Amino acid sequence: MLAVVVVLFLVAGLSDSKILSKCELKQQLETGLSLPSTNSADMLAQIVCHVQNSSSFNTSAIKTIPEPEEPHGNHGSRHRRSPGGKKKGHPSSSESVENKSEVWTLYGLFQLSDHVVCNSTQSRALNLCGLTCTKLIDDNISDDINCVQTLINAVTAQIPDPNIVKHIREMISLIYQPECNMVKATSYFADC
Ligand SMILES: *[C@@H]1O[C@H](CO)[C@@H](O)[C@H](O)[C@H]1NC(C)=O
Ligand SMILES: *[C@@H]1O[C@H](CO)[C@@H](O)[C@H](O)[C@H]1NC(C)=O
Ligand SMILES: *[C@@H]1O[C@H](CO)[C@@H](O)[C@H](O)[C@H]1NC(C)=O
Ligand SMILES: *[C@@H]1O[C@H](CO)[C@@H](O)[C@H](O)[C@H]1NC(C)=O
Ligand SMILES: CC(=O)N[C@H]1CO[C@H](CO)[C@@H](O)[C@@H]1O
Repeated sequence: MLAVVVVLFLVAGLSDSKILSKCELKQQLETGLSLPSTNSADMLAQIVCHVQNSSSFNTSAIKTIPEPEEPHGNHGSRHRRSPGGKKKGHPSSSESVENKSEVWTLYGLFQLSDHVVCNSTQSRALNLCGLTCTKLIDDNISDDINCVQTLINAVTAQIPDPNIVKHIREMISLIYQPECNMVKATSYFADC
């Protein structure tokens, strides 16, 4: 009896995590994501490259990183992180409504942050995608893709909300993969 339960548990656990192939993800994004029309093929390649590099196409990838410092309005530069991930003596931005925790957790294929897109016991703050974070680590990636679409829409909106855009940019600077910047669809997807 116990063995059966254990086996069922293992099977259930395994079915939650899935490794996608590059071409499989390309296909799902082509049907599920609507990109701004300029260079959308290369942009798709860059997004898939980001997934390859940050989560290795693992739908259950999860990572914690030290809490980033407030960017103080300078969007162009990368964030510095103080040693040990602690910060002391810096007045924090007055807009943060709740206590800052020491870590950010990044969820799923796209490595989206619990402090920006979803809510968890650690962070209820912004929740731009209106999701419980664990939805981003199951093998159904339709909500992950919808969430990426929400971020793209927020940034490309005719009248973007500057506060929301600031948080999205902050998250992107954390998960940004510089080596994916130059990726071209023709070569990156050559084998698809
Ligand atoms: C995918 O990531 C999860 C969570 O980090 C890990 O437990 C699992 O072993 C990974 N799967 C593979 C095939 O690497
Ligand atoms: C915020 O931190 C203070 C002390 O550091 C603590 O007393 C309080 O319960 C925390 N509030 C929340 C919402 O976690
Ligand atoms: C996230 O928010 C939803 C409602 O917006 C709530 O039902 C859910 O319990 C929250 N999840 C966590 C982990 O706080
Ligand atoms: C994935 O989840 C969405 C809702 O988020 C649901 O509509 C869809 O049927 C699910 N797909 C599969 C294959 O379970
Ligand atoms: C999983 C993976 O490919 N990670 C790489 C992402 O890019 C950085 C910087 O080039 C590498 O150090 C990682 O190994």
